[in-house]
Amino acid sequence: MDNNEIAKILYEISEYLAMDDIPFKPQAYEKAAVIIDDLDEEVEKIYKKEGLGGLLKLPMIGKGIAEIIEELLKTGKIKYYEQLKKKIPVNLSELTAVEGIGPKIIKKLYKELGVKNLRDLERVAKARKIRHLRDFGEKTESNILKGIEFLKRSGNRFTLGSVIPRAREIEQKIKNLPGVKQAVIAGSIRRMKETIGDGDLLAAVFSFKDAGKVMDFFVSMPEVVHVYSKGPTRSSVRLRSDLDFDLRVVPEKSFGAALQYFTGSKDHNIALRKIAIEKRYRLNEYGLWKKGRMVAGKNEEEIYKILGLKIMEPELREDKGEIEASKIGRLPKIIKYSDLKGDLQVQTDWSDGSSSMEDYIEAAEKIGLEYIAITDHTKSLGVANGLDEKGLDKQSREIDKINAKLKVKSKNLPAGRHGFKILKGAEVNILKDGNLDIKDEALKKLDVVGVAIHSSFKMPKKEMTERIIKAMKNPHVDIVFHLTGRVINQRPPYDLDIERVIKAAKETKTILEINAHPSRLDIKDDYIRMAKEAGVKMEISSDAHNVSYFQFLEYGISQARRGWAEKKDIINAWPLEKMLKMLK
Ligand code: DGT
Ligand code: CA
Ligand code: CA
Ligand code: ZN
Repeated sequence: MDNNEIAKILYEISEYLAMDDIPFKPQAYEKAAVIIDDLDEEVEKIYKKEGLGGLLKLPMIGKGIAEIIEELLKTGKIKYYEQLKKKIPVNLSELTAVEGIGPKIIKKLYKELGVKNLRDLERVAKARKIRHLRDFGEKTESNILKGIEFLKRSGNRFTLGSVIPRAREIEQKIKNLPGVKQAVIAGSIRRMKETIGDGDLLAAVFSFKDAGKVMDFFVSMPEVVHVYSKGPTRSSVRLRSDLDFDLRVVPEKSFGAALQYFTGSKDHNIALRKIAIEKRYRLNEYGLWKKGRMVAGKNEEEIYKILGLKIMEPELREDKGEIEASKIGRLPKIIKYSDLKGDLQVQTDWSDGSSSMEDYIEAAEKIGLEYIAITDHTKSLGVANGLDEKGLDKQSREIDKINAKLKVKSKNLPAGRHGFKILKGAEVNILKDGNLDIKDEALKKLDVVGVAIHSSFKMPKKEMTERIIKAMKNPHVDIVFHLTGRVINQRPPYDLDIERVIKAAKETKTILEINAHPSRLDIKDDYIRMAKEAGVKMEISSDAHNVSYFQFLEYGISQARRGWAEKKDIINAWPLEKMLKMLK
């Protein structure tokens, strides 16, 4: 049983408990679920190695929840959870996926209208039955219908972050098989697209007689729940996570051509093939051909080269101008995965994060960062027990102490190495009228003032645009965090005039965040490109709520790369002193 599955059950228990207004317990289960969802190590492995004691060592996991996880790992189910499910037998994950639908509403809809799943929900909403329930009304009903529409439009795609770890494991396993020369993930995963339809893996074998064994292994991996097809060159399966995965086995001499073809995107391939035709070549997944003779195919680079192009990073292959840019030698020098020097959005246990400042420093140094900004939530955000001016002051004194210690430590560093530093910051709420919930005098004292919207998401376009621009105009505001507020597959972005906002960012010298959380990736690639072209600077941050979030930085960087951003566009790819100069 993997971490996602365990977390899903804990989330569901939390939701069932929340239906009955039980205090504290739902939050405890939810926090445990979040921790497990984010964990690098498999809980099952921890349990096998260290038993109940190992579970208890995990943050946010007390005795009750540890025992429940133990029961699940031992027996495959949880009695308590089965009882809850029996009482209100609804498809929780389906229903809670609709924006605005929470546990209490689900309970009521089940009790009064028998709603068990998404189909039922749509039916009763369309039959105008919801508006007649107590406390519901027409507005709720229409919001529910809108939520269902949004869900349908987002379709059956998975966030990149939910797919990549497992995809890389499979890639590694195939690579390690005897007879396999190389194995590489292709498709939208290689392009690091924000959502993934299915996984595409390519393997080259030394000799074709090994292909059968590779396929045997692939279709019988433990995480495979269904085999759609199995053949010597192509097999297609469904994984336990519901993600479909294809494996293609190709001869080594065609590996580059196949990799190019299956990396896509389809639009990029079509444009490339057009160039091939113009130059009287034929291009397919087996190679590049001239008069029936293969002239390239072993690696991607030679194919592009013969066609008069420089190879470009997979993240750029969307037919959004990369082929033209390559032709004239004007490909952007996009930011590298190793370029980040700091993280400018980190929430600690001073607000709703669960790691301490010290934990973050240790983890950040480990991954090679040189600075982080501590940006706890501010006061008007009730759930996150945000800080007020006094709290920020208190935290500031604490940060001074920590920085003093860090400075002493850095004296022993070899020449050229920088000591680690933490910056004082906050994630300040933009109120409905565009004012902030922290006074200017307090903001003035911070190194990094990030602002974000955490309430009144559904404002008309003009008001929402002006609300954000007003916040940008504040002389202390440095960065707008998760500008559009979208949560992929869960919540649409705010209605915003993005062109106006980017123009205002330029005028007010406000930085735009590229939030690296795989469910946010906000701003998205097209907006990054727009911001870059408008000369607006950006930064990539993890939005950490515990140290494991640092692993998300990779997705923020990939999004920046897809938006053609270069090192010069991303201020936290710069050394501290230079970065600080960009802030107001
Ligand atoms: P996805 O799975 O929807 O996230 O996106 P992709 O890009 O992984 O698409 P997928 O899995 O349908 O196909 C993998 C690659 O194969 C795709 O990126 C390009 C190539 N490909 C698929 N269909 C076509 C096609 O009709 N024409 C061309 N030229 N290439 C195709
Ligand atoms: Ca795919
Ligand atoms: Ca595919
Ligand atoms: Zn938070």
